[in-house]
Amino acid sequence: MRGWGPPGRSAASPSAPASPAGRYPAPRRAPLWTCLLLCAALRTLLASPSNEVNLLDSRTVMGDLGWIAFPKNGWEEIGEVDENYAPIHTYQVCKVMEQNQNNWLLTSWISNEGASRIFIELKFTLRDCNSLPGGLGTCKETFNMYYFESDDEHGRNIKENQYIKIDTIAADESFTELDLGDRVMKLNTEVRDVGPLSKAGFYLAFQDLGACIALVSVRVYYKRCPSVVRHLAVFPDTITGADSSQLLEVAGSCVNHSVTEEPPRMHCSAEGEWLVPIGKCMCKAGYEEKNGTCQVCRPGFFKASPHSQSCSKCPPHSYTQEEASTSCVCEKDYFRRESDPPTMACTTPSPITNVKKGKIAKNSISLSWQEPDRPNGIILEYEIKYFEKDQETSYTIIKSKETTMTAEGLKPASVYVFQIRARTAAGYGVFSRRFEFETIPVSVAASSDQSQIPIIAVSVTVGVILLAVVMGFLLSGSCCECGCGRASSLCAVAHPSLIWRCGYSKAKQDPEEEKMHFHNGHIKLPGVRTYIDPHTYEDPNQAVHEFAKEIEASCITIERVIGAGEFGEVCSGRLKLPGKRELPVAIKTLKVGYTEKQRRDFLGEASIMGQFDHPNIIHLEGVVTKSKPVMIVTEYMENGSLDTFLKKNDGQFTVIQLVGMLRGIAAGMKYLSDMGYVHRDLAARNILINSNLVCKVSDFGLSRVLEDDPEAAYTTRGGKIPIRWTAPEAIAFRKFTSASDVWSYGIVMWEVVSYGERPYWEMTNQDVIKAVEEGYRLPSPMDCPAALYQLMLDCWQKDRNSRPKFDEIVNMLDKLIRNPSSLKTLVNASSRVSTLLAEHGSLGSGAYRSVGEWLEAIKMGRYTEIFMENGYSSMDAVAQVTLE
Ligand code: ACK
Repeated sequence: MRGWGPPGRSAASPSAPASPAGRYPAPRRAPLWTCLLLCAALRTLLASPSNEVNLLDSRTVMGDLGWIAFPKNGWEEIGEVDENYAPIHTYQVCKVMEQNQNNWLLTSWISNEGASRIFIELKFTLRDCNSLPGGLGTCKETFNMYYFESDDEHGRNIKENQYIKIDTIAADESFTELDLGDRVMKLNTEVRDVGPLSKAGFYLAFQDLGACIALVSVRVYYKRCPSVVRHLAVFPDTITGADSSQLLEVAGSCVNHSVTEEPPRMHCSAEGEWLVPIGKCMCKAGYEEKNGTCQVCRPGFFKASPHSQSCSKCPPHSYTQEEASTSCVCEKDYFRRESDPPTMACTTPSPITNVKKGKIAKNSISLSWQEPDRPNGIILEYEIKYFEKDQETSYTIIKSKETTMTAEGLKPASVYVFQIRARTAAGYGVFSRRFEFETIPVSVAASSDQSQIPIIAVSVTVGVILLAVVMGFLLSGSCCECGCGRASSLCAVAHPSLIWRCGYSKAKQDPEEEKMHFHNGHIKLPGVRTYIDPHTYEDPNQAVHEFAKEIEASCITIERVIGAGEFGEVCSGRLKLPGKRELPVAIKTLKVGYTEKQRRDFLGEASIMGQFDHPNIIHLEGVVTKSKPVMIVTEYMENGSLDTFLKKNDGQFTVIQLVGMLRGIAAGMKYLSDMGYVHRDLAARNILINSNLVCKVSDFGLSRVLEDDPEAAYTTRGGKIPIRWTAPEAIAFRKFTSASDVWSYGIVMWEVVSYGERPYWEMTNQDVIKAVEEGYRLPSPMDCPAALYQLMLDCWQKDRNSRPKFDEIVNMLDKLIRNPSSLKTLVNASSRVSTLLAEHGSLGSGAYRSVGEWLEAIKMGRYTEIFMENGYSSMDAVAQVTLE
């Protein structure tokens, strides 16, 4: 074994350079062109990628490299300088004609700076042995590279055999005399890596056994994932792992003014790339994201929650002078209810004070009032609430555009309480104080009537006969059945209060049908149900203009087509109304050549949408009917329909975000059901979602809703119904109610939690109807919080009266959002299967030969393994399974 002599400066001195082509037979001194070619090539390569950190780059060392050659007449350094007089540290050896060459070149000590895998990039030229006359016997075309680890610089004087070989390096391209003549530089680049390293540093060594080599540059580096900011989390510079396939999990830290629900993490690959981000940070309330940082909301702007994306301008009649506001304060004399979200405008109570009674009869009271002194905008309508004194729970709401109204169908000699409020663009004002008025008794009414009628015997006789007829009716109990409208005059004379009871008892039997009762353009219903069916208007144009603003086509700029609807294209664009700020809008157009019925149906949607005013219901800006094309203009929802959006972003949201979406949909549906509107086609495809992930219910219509839904199929009774979303009683006997909307809501919950999966997968509609009838229910989606799945099952109760109401659903979701730990318990795989079994066990399991076949048939093939693992390998065994 050979050792090297004491360390010393033994490489060839810069004053005696040799060319990269070797001393034999090339000229002794490197010609200038060689240098210039090399320099140009090398300088362009100097910049290394940002995920590589150099530990040594011979090209950038200005002074002496301090490398050692052994024996001294082996490797030698060419002392050339580049065009900037910077030294080029090129080492060459070319002892191709001499036997038994063993020339070593040792680098100085290189610290690995904590990296456990390092890379060595060599650039070199190598002479083709064939081109050397007479050198073939001894000439080599390779050299060897070695390393030796040590914690400090004192380990240099070691023996040759202590070095560990990294590799034998061969040239991809070797050069000949001809190339020299043509000035072709055949520079080879080879990269090798070494690891895991366990000491603080190492030496490299290059061994030549008789080749003609010029080692032009040596670069030693390690790889790192460079510091980045992703999803508002900072991930530090991270040195890659020792193993070439290792992924290092790195925790990120949230940037200033941001918070997290799921701590951010990423993975640093061996190649120095960041992969698989998990979790994220969100700018806290009062801050918004800009260029990867959280910027404070300026005065006049606010952000209420980390989940909102950007600061919003204070809503009308509110302000903030502070930076970083999480809400805005109402201006003087303007208010917002505690339960109102901070996005809601502040309104001033424009209370109506001057209420006067008009004509009072035994069954009716007429009132008039004055417009409030300081209304906060143009008064769009008045809402009059009245109820029999001490019976506040059963009240009636009437809407009026005039400052007069008549409440009819009242009980004689009874005190009624009235309250009136005005609605402007900013919303409702507060109700006026209570005004009490009493209907007159029957006797007074009768006497006043009699005083005006000549008293003649005939009238008495007629009265007696009439009384007898009425008694006959009463005894046969037929008042209620004859229908209040038709029976009223008869019933009223005999027993006025019967009309009242008759009306209510009907309403109680079938609460869903009472909402359509209609009087003089104003709905007159018990409770707060106020939706007006545009069908009840003889002239549909009147309905549109009652509920929708006419917009001039010149205010609309159409930008692009975003989809196709039943009646024509759906576009996005901008709406600029005089004196208002420009808004992004969606524009539904009615295609040319439409029929009158198509126009009516198309605008029917606007007549319905225009009656709603809720943050979770798509907002109607107005309609264009006076020019063509006819258009419906609504607010623009950046993320489009919810089902497509969820499919595109599979697995990207936190549970809280999903529950937030569901909460919004439930709040919109509560509002609709309070208004007495039954949607009939509630499904994720009919929910729109904006850039703040706010979900809004859309797609309103009359019969046409179902006509243009591709999911709707004809039933045996002729109607078109979206089977998978529809409650069994609505499919079987068209009983569409808010309770059937609740069923559909349960399906929407399932769609949301499963990121847009198709309910009942590819089962046919007929199979779905049969399965649901037999008690089958959709199994829990993967990773579904148990509380959410329970709520879905509640919505899918067969008995519609047992399903939760939308207000209960909203309350329940609010509770879950306030207490996120309640969402941590997930439905586990085995109980997902047991639900399947419990609900689905009877589904013709005898017809299948194997468990796998049966599960495949019911689209649950992916559970086959779980069945097998638990010993249910035959249909007999499956038949024995109980829920426990
Ligand atoms: O899934 P999408 O992008 O969202 O494609 C459909 C398409 O038009 C046909 O209905 C989109 N769309 C409908 N109304 C709106 C709206 N108000 N804002 C944004 N996109 C809308 C819907």
